[in-house]
Amino acid sequence: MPASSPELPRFPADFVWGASTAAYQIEGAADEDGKGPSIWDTFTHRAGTVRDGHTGDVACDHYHRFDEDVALMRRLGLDAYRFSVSWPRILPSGAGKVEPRGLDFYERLVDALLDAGIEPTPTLFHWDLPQALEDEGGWLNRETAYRFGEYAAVVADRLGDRVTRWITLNEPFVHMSFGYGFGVHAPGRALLLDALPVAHHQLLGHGLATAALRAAVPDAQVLVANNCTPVRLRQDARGEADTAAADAYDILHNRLFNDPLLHGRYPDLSAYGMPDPAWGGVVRDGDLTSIGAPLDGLGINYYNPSWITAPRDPAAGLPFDLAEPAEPYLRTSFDWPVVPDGLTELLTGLKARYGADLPPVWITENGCSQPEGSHDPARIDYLAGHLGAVADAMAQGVDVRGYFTWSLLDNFEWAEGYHQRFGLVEVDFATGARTPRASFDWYRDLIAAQRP
Ligand code: IFM
Repeated sequence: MPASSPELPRFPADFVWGASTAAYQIEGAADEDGKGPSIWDTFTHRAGTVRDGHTGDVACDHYHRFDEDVALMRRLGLDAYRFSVSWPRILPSGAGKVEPRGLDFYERLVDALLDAGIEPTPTLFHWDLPQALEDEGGWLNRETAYRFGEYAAVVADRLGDRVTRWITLNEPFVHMSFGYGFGVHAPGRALLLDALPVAHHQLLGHGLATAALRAAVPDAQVLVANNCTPVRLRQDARGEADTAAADAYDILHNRLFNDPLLHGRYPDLSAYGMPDPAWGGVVRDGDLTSIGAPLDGLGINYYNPSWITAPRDPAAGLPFDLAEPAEPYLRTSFDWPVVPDGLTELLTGLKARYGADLPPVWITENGCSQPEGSHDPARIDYLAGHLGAVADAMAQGVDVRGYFTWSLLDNFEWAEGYHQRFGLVEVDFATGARTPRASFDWYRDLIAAQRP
């Protein structure tokens, strides 16, 4: 452990040590073995969408090199691996005809993981919606939620005898806001607040997928991975207007997703021009019962807090402005502030808000982009600091069951292409060569030292 890393306490013996990836970010093989196009295939091939025109066509070529990647995970000593299933590999048109070669791939991956003593933890939707469904309106269309439930049943039918821990959605807030609100991610639609139905339809899809998983897999553990942020005021906050803006942001980013899942109701969306609890007919009878079915765990993806001020231009349409913190935090290569205690604040805040309705928590993503190269002391400090923050939250009574770092491998970082490197393992995108970084050795040693 480097001199600057705090000593970590001992985590519970059954604490799960993991790493995360996502299909479009690592697999490549974009149109192999019958896979249909996803919205990310379409988006990345449109000029001007991704930095330097990068695409996920090849990415880490994990589709062909997964054995090598599982061997790396075995070297790390991981307990669990979180990956995502590419919906259009399984259902090339989003629905109807199943492509068995897609299921075969995930079956080979799952079997390799189990052989290595690593628990597979698939996410069913990490943003690569089949293009055919986007052509019908994507997540703006309620029907997509039903297609998601059907897709979940198909995957569970093939893998459910070997997989118990499932994650339905990854970061529905980011998919709604970046994909449909601002158009900087696929499918590239800039609808601002008209994107809100995307939140409800993803959540309804989660509810339907949860029911499908539980019907097919009797001991299924179902989670959802929400990226949550503690909302902070700047030190120079002006008072009530800033506080109201911070509350409004908390509602949009955190509570819009956590409240219906954990309390079976949406927060008041009046600040977003939506005083009607049924959202003008978007939310139908029975939906919240399905969405609010008890979860086995809440996945939390944490990167940094959000600093909020009152909107400088109220005519711009949003009841808040995103601001920069006044404090001189360390920054990642992405220029994101490094704030480990934000994770403690987030976890204890969730416990305070949801009380007994908060299921066990899993950190399903946490990590940082750092410069190229295998010497990455800043990543080690980042991970050590954030694990310390998890331990602090646990000491304050939050039931955290596991930690999945983002990410196992350098990968395709969405609109940033290959420019942001989040991996414990460096990837040479010209050759596909993998080189474990210093942080890989550090995480391996940490896991070994934590073993009972
Ligand atoms: O790479 C992403 C991931 O797909 C979702 N969570 C945040 C990561 C870093 O931006």
